[in-house]
Amino acid sequence: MKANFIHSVITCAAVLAASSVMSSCNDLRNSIPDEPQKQEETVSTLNVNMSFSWEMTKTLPVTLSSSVRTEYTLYLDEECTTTISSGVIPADETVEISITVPISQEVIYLSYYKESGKVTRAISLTQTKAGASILITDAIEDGSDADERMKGYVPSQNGKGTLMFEDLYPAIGDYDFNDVVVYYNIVNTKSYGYTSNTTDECEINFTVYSKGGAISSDFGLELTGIPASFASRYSTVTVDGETVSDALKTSGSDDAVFEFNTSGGKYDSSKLMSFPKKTISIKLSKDNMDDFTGSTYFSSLWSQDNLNWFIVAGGKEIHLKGFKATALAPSQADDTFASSKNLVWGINVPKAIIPAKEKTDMLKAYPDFKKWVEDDSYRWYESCVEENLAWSASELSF
Ligand SMILES: [Ca+2]
Repeated sequence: MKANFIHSVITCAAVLAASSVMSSCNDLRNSIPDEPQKQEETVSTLNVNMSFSWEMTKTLPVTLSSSVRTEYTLYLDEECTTTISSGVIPADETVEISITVPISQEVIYLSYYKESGKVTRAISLTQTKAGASILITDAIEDGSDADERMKGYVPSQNGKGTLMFEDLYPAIGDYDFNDVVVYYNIVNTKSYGYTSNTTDECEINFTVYSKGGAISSDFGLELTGIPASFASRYSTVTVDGETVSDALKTSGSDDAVFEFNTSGGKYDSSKLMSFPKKTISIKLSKDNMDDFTGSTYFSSLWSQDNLNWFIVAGGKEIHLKGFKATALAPSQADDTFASSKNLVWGINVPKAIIPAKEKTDMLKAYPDFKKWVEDDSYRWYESCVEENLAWSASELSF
């Protein structure tokens, strides 16, 4: 350690000496051999294209229809292990859902039962926002008493997504992305008015896992387009299993904004990171039997564009790029949450991943992060340098 320190002092001194020579002898600059002065590459030195969205997923519409009532499942993978939607398609109806898939996903997989047994079909996703239309003509009729309801899962039935925030907005932070880390899973359930179960649901479960930041922060979620009055009537919120009634912070026709105090576990240099884990659930549920108002609200919650996650730190809301500050922060109405160099303070990863160690740049923990910034189809989160992560995978428990 000491040797390194001395070495770095020497290096600094040499650089200082070289720069003073260069500034006093400008005309000699070209004749001095260029000592390669390698600036360490970090997230904040990346050249990010201004149009780069920082999104890792896309939400696409999918229509399903079948000549007979049939059960179906949609998967991300050909091995049929990662479920993103399942349910029952009524006979001769076209039903519409939305799916959220990694931005580079070009094919999803449909399974259902034919006379000969279970079949799996590859379904191409169009490059446009049109998504996919699925027509099933050869299913055997499903005679079970399963609900004619459809479920959608984000990022998948058994998977978790990760929200990671830097908390120094509008200053550029250290890009360890560990100040606030949240693991989430979303289950939407859509009903049809004429079936036995006419209840629509949206269940958003998340665990505020880390509080590596030096400043106190709250965590929040705006359901964009869902009036607070509707959310107030049809939602149940629990924190660590206890029902709470004060999480909804807006009222009337304003968009529903839920906020949670997640302070209490500041960065602790001896333990590296403390885990004031809080497990939170927001569940909206409404029976549409007599009144269909609200079913469009539930449909809109299938789109990730309407889930506006944020933290509140240093008195400011910090959102993902492309999202707006809530009605609770009117002075921030014009904030874009992207810097003049298109750097951001929050990212939403469709996989449970561990952020970088305190004060360690994300590029050291996830070297492919740079490739993603250059090519948004790159799944940088699939490989990491374990020793540079904030904690070990065995410490993850949901
Ligand atoms: Ca940080």
